[in-house]
Amino acid sequence: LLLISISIFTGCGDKKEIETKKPGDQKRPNIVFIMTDDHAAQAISAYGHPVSQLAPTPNIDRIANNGARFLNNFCTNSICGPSRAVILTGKFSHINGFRMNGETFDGSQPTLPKFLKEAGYQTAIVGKWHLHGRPQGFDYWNILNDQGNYYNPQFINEKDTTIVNGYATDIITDMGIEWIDSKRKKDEPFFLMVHHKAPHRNWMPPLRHINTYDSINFPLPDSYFSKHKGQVASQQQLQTIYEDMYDGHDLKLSVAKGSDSLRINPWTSDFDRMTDEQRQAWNNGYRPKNDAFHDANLKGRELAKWKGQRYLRDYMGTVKAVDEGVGKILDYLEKKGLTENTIIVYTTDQGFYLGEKGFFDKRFMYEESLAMPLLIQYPNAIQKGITIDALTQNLDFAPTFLDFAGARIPEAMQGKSLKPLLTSNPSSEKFRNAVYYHYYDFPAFHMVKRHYGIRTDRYKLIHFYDDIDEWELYDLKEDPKEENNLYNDPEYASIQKELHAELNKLQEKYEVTEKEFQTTPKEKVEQAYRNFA
Ligand code: SGN
Ligand code: CA
Repeated sequence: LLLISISIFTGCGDKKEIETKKPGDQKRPNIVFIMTDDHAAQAISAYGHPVSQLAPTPNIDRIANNGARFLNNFCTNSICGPSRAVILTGKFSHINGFRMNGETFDGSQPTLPKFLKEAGYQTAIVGKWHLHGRPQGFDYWNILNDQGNYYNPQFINEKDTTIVNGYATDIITDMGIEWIDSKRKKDEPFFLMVHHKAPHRNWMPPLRHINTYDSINFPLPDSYFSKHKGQVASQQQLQTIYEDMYDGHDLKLSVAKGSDSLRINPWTSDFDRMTDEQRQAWNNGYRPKNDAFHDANLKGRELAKWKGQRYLRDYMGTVKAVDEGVGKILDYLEKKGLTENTIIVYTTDQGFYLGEKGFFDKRFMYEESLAMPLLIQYPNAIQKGITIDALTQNLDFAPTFLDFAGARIPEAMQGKSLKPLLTSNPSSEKFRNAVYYHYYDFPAFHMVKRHYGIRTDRYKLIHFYDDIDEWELYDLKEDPKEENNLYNDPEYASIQKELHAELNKLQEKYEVTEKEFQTTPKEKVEQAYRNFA
């Protein structure tokens, strides 16, 4: 397959790339995969949630308007490194071996970039990697060290480790554009992964947005003060905004009126790494609002609500920069004439809580953290403005890209290509009966118990295990907020039975073995609760 690439100059002086093909050749699309870290669907205006309507994301929405918006896309394991490993391999965590953040990804295994390279693609990744080893299968990589920092982050590439001054989201956006513009071979199609740190904890907006949402009152969810009736794992988690956030590190609160010193801030490097100028600008932005907080002397529920408000304003400030970066990439591709033949994806590694049930973070199999926003445009093959309600997963990304690239989809991949849903009638077939989920990272940060389960288009069955043994069942049609655990409710007996059968079937299909259900010694769990409290 030979593609000849020629460059022409358009009337307005922009250099456009026009690819021609030999008769019979299938023109292979470029793929730009933009993935953020912890971006809740509630914070993307294309998904329509009230919070996002007050802080819209017009550029991310451009992808939805130009292509497809997935309404039921889910992760297989709601945590960072594992979601990335699933995306790279097209296999569940228990098969690719990276079940929790602390584990190490075996980079020698077959992955999406390796297959695309074999198929003649130029491949690159910039930004968050979080799989602990060096990336393999990429012609170019420049990754954040571990979780990365918002300000003046450290990057690692093949040759060295450098601190790049500036704001992570802007730096990563520019690195991606620079690679497309001048670092790749222009005679091959390309696959670029742009992986942001934002809007991950501790939600530090860029200086230009530290006051952007100060006058917005975001609606806090009705379930903000939930007591988690019938939900033992939720009662025992440590990710409640008004109980578990650190006043300094997370909420950027000062010790007293007139001071810029932060209250509890266990990881000082997020702020210490700022230059004096950055810190000054930061303090100028936060001092007046922190002083107003001290004057208000809030207590009880009012204090808890204030914390939720500060969280949302900061979170949305980091999202605003992501949205601007997406706009910059879209504009660049447009200017270069690359839009028509490029698949542009916007997604995030898993969902996130914006105060529902009082929570921040993710991990749970409940909707907010299970759902992964997914928007895909590709003008050459995908109709504008379509929605897809099939049950899809991050497991499907690798097969999808290989399919669009005209490459073979390895049998060992456990996901399914989304291409038929995207290019033919999206509702013409039942894509999948149920998605399988399995979370392992316990005991760990936020103390969310190990659990697994399935979600169909209407029901969800979850089993929390390890130091507890609790089943939960939800009817999402009657109870979309998952507040009413119906497990063992006689009215749902036959549905419960069917869900158990489907769960067993999927565990067999996906080769989940006994060793995935190991539990932790009691003393270790107790110790962890003491450490994280
Ligand atoms: C950090 C965060 C946690 C978060 C994990 C995992 N704490 O440890 O709140 O759950 O990452 O996130 S922080 O204050 O250090 O940011 S993940 O997206 O990388 O899986
Ligand atoms: Ca994440």
